[in-house]
Amino acid sequence: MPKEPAPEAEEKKAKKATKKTEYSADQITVLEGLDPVRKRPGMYIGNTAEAGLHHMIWEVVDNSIDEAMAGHCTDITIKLLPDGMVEVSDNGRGIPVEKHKQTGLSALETVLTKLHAGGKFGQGGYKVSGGLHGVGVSVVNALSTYLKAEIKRDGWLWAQEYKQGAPKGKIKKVKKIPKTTTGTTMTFQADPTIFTVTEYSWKTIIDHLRQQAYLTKGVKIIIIDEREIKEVKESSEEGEKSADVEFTVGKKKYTFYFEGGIASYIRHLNRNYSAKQLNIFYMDATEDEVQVEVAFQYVEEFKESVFTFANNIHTTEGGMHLTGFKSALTRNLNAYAREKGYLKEKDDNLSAEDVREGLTSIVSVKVQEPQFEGQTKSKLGNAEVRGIVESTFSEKLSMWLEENPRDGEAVIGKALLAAQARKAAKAARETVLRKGALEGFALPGKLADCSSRDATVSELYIVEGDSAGGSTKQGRNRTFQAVLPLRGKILNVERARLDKMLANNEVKSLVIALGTNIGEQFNIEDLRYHRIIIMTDADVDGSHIRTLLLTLFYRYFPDLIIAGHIYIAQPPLYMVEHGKSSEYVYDDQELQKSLKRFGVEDVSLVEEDPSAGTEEEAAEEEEGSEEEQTQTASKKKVRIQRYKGLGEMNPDQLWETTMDPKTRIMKQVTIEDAAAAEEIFQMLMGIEVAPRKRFIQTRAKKVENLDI
Ligand code: 0RA
Repeated sequence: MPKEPAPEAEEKKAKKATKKTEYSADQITVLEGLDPVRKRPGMYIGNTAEAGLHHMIWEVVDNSIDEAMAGHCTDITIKLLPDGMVEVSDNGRGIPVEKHKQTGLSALETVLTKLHAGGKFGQGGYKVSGGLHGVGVSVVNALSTYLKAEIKRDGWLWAQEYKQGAPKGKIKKVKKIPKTTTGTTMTFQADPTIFTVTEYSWKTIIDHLRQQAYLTKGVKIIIIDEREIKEVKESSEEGEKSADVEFTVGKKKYTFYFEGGIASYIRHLNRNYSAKQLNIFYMDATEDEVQVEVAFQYVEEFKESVFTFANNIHTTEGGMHLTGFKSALTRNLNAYAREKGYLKEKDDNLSAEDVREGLTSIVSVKVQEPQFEGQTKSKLGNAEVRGIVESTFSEKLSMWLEENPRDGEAVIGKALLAAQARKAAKAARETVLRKGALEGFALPGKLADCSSRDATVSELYIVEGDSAGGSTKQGRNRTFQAVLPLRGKILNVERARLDKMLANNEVKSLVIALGTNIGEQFNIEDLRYHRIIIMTDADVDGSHIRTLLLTLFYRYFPDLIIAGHIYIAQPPLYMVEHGKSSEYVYDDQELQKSLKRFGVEDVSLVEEDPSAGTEEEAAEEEEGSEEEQTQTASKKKVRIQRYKGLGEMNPDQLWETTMDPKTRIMKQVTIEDAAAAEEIFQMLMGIEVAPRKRFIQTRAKKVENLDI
């Protein structure tokens, strides 16, 4: 997590103070009590919901990871205990327990009870104050009902307990232990009066810590669930050879240990693809106190997957490390291809896209003072990092190419193919698009055109599937409304490239129907319909197709969006019937209002009661809808029909609700909407099936709304 604003402000203050009293930078320490943390917890851990709760664990673990990165710790164990307790222990040097000069307290008590603004702690430059995520273990202490610190060092086991951040007593020697045994154990219980959720998610913990293990090579991270006894049946992840998974009844235990660090991560990411390279490229170098690790491997795919990290934080928006990596990659591969004669003098250089096709890569940097920028504070802003990544990676890459000529050849071969495909696609597009090429085609057979030839009044309904196409054709006003049904098939382009889509017949039909041509030949004057209306079902497939169409318009017909020609139809979600009156309802909020109007108070939709009377059963049969619901309240009967797809509406209903210009509701697509769709499209194209599935499952609603 990026640094919080408050500590940063404190840091500035601290620097000023330092100047005045002429302390050296090492001594910068501003110590403040924990009251502000309990007053405004969100400021320190982001939020007090699930993410914030898990952040408590990350914060404590980060400190142990720091100790591991400094080379003093090999094992970190995280235990989920009953009663919401979490225990994190490591075999590092142990947090110092002697008196801290500035506070007069033990060093341990200082780190646990003072907010450390300067990111450093006293002259030792203890990193404990910050962790990698930057807020400090004192924040965890402040937000815990109970915390116990146990330190093994100097031949003693020391312990001290805290309650809501305040020490319950002094630090005590518990017992003598061998001098060589060292380590730190923190046990804490997140305060339920602070957090809205106190149940930890096993999956969240596993996923996060697996990633941390990949990013910290050689450290063993053990996670044990001792919360409650239950049968566990899980299978280990395929191909994840270096991690072993143990199963016991009532106790789950995962051990993550990756000798190869991010190189192992690449192997894991590529486990379902066939590799182009024999050896995974891996480098680890440090320049000007910036540590740079890069790993990559090409696979037989089109897609590029690059993951970048700064101080173990996933920088989803990229930044300087990514920029440095990309430019070094393009430059070096071109130089190598020329030197080895893969590229002849007359040949063009490989483009940045060519060299990244099918590339899975990880760039991980560790910086003293990371600057996180961007919308979600996940873009690395440190300008110096760019050059450092570029130069270290360049050097290692050219060495690697020399040492692995076979892999060099495979990599260049892949990029040359990509370049060829790019050129061929461009040529094909140009041929197809050459003046007249599309014009020559007859209008597609599936298009039910309107009779008007006046584009300004004409509308094109793009609908999903032949059955919906049927009702739309019957329901429309054929003088000015045209209908083009698209088959769901275009869905399968998820993993193909958008330029290939243009070869797809469904898409081609659409382009021909529009009349504008495409690319350089595009002419908005030839647009055949001034309203192009996307009408899809209110389900996952529907939203998928909508995303795809919006992406297509965004990339190839942005002028149509800008000129306001693209719309999204808004079919109703429900029909509410009450005696002889009925009304269509377009969203869930409106449904509640509608029901109130009919005298039904506070209704939550329930599945049909199986013991319901025959009247409803008859009605259901009549309507043929499983979604029908009956609500009885205030002795009044109200029927709610939910429309899942356009096909469930008869042509008259479709006209009345969605197509009649007098009554319909449409959303005009803005360029921002389309840009958002493009982003989702990228994500849907993603190589990894699991996240895509998860995304579709969890966000289907959002994609649907989009917010359109
Ligand atoms: C700074 C100095 C020393 C130990 C640590 C930090 C340390 C902190 C944490 C936090 C969790 N586990 C930790 N392990 C070690 C001691 C330096 C010395 O002994 O000379």
